[in-house]
Amino acid sequence: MNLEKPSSTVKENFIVSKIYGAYYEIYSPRLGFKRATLKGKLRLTKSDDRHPFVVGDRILAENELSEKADWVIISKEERTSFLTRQSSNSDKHILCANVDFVAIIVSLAGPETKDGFIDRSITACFHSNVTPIIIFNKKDLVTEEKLKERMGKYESLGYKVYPITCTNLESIKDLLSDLQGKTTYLVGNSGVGKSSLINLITSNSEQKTNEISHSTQKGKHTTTNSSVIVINPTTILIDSPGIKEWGLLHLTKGQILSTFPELVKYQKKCKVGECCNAGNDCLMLEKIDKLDEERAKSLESMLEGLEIPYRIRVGNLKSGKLRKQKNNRRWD
Ligand SMILES: Nc1nc2c(ncn2[C@@H]2O[C@H](COP(=O)(O)OP(=O)(O)O)[C@@H](O)[C@H]2O)c(=O)[nH]1
Ligand SMILES: [Mg+2]
Repeated sequence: MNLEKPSSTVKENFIVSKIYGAYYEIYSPRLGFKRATLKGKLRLTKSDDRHPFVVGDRILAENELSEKADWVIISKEERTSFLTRQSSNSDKHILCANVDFVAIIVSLAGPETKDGFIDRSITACFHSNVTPIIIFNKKDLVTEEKLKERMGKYESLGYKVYPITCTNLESIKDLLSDLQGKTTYLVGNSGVGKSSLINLITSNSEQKTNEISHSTQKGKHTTTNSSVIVINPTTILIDSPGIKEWGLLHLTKGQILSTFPELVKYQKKCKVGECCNAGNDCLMLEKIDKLDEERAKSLESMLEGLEIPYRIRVGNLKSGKLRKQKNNRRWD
């Protein structure tokens, strides 16, 4: 006779799909979206994390068989990747976890996304085990020549680029096929067509609608609250709120320089040997002139941003300032 008491709880693997201050929304292919809270000891978290979990975290949760109560998160799997942003010493923030791609959504016109946004986004994910891909949207608004010029630059640097228009489903075929089986974090300034793209993708998918009502809860961090969109059980998009300035304080100067493929070849030749973090005789720094004008500006903006994180915004950068002063090594 089996004397073992039948268990009254069930366990299931989920991913964290949204964070609502006091509780979590979680998703499993089998059960869909559920609401969850944390087990007491998991609330304790390192001081530099706002939350013990971020969107994309893979977790194990349990519930009563009856599922009358919220699910309770009991453990978290180790992250295979995560994206960080940091804009001040006290503001290190993990944006999402277990992501394969960051899709940088660029608008070719109306409004035009500048290279600076692309460059900063690429740098931000360079040391995170996440691959940046670049989606050039609104190709219907520009000439073939303009499209080639904008894309060619990044293609030649080795990045995967996708020319699309949200007015035509056919144009996102290659993109859709490459996103299959992957988790992709979408970034783009307001107006670039992020919502249009998500609508286009989901219009053609088996997206599960989220049946949980959160209307009585106020999101605690609404400006940074990402959410999961399920295309199919293994293909997931994470929609991010507009990232105005992707703070890079979590990176060092040497790391930022080494996110520029044009400069990496010089790192290998640098007589300093082990990367000195853009110190004296840094060959990558010497070669900033080899970058095209726009990319050089992006790099200068990022390096300056490390120096004076609060004051520097792309708009108030004086073009070429660092290149002119490079022998003074202002940013040592
Ligand atoms: N011509 C054109 N307009 C687009 C395209 N994609 C989006 N739009 C328009 O751009 C505007 C902003 O799009 P939206 O999806 O709301 O951008 P979001 O702020 O990034 O979510 C809307 O008026 C869209 O209709 C496109 O491929 N071509
Ligand atoms: Mg939108």
